[in-house]
Amino acid sequence: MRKTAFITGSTSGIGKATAELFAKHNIRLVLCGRRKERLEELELKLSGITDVFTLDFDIRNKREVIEAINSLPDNFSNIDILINNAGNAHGMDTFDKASMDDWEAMLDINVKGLLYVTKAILPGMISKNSGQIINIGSTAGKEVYPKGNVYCASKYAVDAINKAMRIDLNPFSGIRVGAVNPGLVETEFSDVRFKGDKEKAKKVYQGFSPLKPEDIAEIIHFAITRPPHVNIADLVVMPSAQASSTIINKGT
Ligand code: 8X3
Repeated sequence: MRKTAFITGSTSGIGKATAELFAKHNIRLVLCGRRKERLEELELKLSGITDVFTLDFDIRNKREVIEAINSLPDNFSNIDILINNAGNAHGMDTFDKASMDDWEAMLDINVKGLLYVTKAILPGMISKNSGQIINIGSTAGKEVYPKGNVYCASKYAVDAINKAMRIDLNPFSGIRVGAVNPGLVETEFSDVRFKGDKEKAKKVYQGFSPLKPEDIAEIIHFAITRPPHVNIADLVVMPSAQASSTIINKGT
């Protein structure tokens, strides 16, 4: 039977690459994002290949999230796979200089948003005792680095929530929970982090081959195509040139 996947943050980067790859594999899609135009563009592109439904909501708004998910039409409400991908870094400053608005945005989106979406989707998975949740964490959730402070904290939270969900949902034998934690992936991530400073953003990925969103999409697809007794519980993926958050071989 064809599966239905719900992907947050699907209008760019890893989310978009995952949506495109899933579509090629005939997986039905519920695509979520904030940017309606981009969602519509993606829907137009992928609806020739698979069934697509789009939901635009602000993941920071608990009520909007729950209402949007509860409003899914019957033929899209049976979710088999949840990809908790929405998340971003806002600003990169030392703790004393960082903006509290940026901190709030990261905690609201990366942590609270993930909780709201999961909480709204879980009852459906529990009622059929079947489903797979992939949380997109980060190497920043495994290791704190200078000026990473609250971004790292938000991804450490994702790491903890991933483990907590796996423990608390263990009684439901048909539900799998796992995380994929990428290192440096060239997406709009750094544009957002540096608030549109393209030069600064570009520099992050210069002098080595960063991961591409498609590399992570393939790994996510691998995770969701394992047999039911196999769960990819926690996976860290870095470019070959990266050894840690701060050690990157740029050939110099
Ligand atoms: C993104 C990777 O190294 O910028 O989560 O924190 S990093």
